[in-house]
Amino acid sequence: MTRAVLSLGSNLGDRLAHLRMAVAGLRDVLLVASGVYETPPWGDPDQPAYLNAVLLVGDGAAGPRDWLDRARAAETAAGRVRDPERRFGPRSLDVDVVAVWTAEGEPLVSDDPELTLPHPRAHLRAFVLRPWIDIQPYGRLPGHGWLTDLLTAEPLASDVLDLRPRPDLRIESN
Ligand code: PH2
Ligand code: MG
Ligand code: MG
Repeated sequence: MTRAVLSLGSNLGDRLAHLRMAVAGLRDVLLVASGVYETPPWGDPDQPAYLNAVLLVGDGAAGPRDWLDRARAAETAAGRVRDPERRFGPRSLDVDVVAVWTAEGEPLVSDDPELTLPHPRAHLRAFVLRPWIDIQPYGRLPGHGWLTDLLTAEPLASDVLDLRPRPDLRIESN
């Protein structure tokens, strides 16, 4: 049994439909979904605004690699095409494995370049931590501490002001 926090992002095509597609593809393992946020592009400013959200998922049998496979399957289903020249460029759907915990709640650590855990840039990204705090107000990012501390200190305290909650957009069907 593991639990994982997955980050969803889309800034191409029907962004909400892409996030919903990811939720539909993960329905069997979905524990809770955050709200949707409209966020300015991070890392590579020359691209459209994103819609971002975060999911908490859990499964009796899944290991970290299974979460990566599920994330990639969701991206492929949403028509994701990878541009090797633009690492932080636009995408129809990005599903990132942010962190994984054992059944006992122990965070898993990995320096596998394909699946580094926790995600090596999560602590720099308000668009990951702000939606996450919706669903786990007392959550901690392994290796970095409380979400509340990260989001109230610089640089994220400034970035979080640029995120726009979109309560009019829902990714869960119920
Ligand atoms: N994803 C990126 C690069 N930049 N910016 C925002 N706001 N949201 C994202 O999901 C995002 C990004 C690469 O994964
Ligand atoms: Mg990403
Ligand atoms: Mg990714």
